[in-house]
Amino acid sequence: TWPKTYSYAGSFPEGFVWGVGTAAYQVEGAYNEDGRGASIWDTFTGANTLGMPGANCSYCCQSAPCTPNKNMVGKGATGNVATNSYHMFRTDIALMKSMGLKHYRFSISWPRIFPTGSATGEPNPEAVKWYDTFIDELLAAGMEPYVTLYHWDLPQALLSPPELGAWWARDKDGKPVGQILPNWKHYVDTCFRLFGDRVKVWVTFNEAWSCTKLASGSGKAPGIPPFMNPAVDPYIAGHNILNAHAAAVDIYRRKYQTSQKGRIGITNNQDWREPKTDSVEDVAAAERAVLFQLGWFSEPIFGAGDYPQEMKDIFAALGTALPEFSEAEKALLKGSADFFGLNHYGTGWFAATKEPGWDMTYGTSSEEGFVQGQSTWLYGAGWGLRKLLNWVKRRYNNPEIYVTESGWSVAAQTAEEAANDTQRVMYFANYTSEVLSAILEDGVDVRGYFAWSLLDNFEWEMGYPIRFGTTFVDYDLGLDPNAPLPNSQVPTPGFQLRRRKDSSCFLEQVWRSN
Ligand code: PNW
Repeated sequence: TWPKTYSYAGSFPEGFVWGVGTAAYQVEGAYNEDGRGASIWDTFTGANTLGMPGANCSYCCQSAPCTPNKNMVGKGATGNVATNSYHMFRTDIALMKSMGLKHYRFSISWPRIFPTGSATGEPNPEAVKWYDTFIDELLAAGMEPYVTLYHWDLPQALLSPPELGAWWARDKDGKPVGQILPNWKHYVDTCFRLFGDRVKVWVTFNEAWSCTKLASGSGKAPGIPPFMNPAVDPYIAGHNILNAHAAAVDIYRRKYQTSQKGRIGITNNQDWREPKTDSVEDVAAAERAVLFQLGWFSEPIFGAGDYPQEMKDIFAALGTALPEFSEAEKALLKGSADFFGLNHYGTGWFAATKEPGWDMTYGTSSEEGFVQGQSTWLYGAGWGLRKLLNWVKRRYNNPEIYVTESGWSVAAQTAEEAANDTQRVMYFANYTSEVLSAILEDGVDVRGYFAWSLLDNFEWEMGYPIRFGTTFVDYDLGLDPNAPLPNSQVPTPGFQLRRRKDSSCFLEQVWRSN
């Protein structure tokens, strides 16, 4: 259980940004409506995409009916319906308003805007109309949009056939090639042009680490041959994603920033890794754990414009040297963010090993003594976030940090049990009080904190039984709060009941009183 020792050492700075977040594929549903194209997550989950723009079953299930990728744990779960937020967006906005919220982080679905990921031409007008309406109503309700451009729902057409490669594309010498760049640039340029008059904060990519490293067989899409070598493929995809991030920021700064007066950055993710002992070896291994994940995607942008030297050295010694940036690419990458977006969930120990391991760090994690969440990978301690914030401050010269995600999964058997989420209340109490200490005592420049998530939703390869919401979602409209939850992997189309949990009410007190 959580220590009950948290206390708030004062107030958060005036104007501190409190919010909640979601992502398009996890909440929207309406997967085949208004001209939406197929995404790699429709393919990965085994959704029936036949007839949808860009659909291609030739390398997933070979034929209808579609079958989920073998790394999809929650068989049968898809984003087809999810929390039905595409239709219930007014309910979501009213819910957030009732919580006293002023900031909402969500993502735009690329395959809605460009169903086949086109590099030219006009966007899908129905999708543009939907996001226009949503943004207008959000603003009218007094909330500011924080918009992620890529939260993993890549248009399937850009990866069909797989040889196209999308982020995973490389030339015959194995060097990354940005052949997806024209498509990406056209998409982001279109979003800035159409929504940038009202959207003032943009996040290019959500967790490049998760959608590259975990996409080679650890549960994230596409998870298909020939992209399954975790020692090589994530680093190709990561390289192309970093260049795509820099290209998006360049477009925004050259064409839009002066007139639209918004800001743009990227969200990277890291759970804290505490040295298991105070031996020199374990301390160095724990440092590598953070450098080889957070540093991989932060050093090129917030550091010297290139991968961390320690990472380059180890990869070279292992004979799988990291891809190299040209001088022009380095120049575009360096400084290509107006703020540091950070997703953080938990903490574990880290100890040195003799073998390089899956992440090439010559280290391994363990979790004795930490509180465990519902997710297999989730263990927590509020002080881990404080240490991580200090790490970012030290390494990247005190950037403006927005914690763009932080949250806790809790299992529930009934709606009543889901709503009494004491574990999640304790998580947010411990974590937000440590953020306050980082600001007041350590001088870390934290500007905002977004709880993950507004709603229980489609938790990627795990499907629906894993619940991260501060609001409970009844996917099957069981009106008796004490009835056992089917914890179904297949939400019933239609009305998805929402009910605020204790954590939502606790957070409301925190952000109303600051
Ligand atoms: C994030 N890990 O993913 C995503 O941004 C969200 O969409 C997701 O729902 C949320 O966290 C909860 O999982 C992560 O293994 C996936 O350390 C995996 C890890 C961390 C975050």
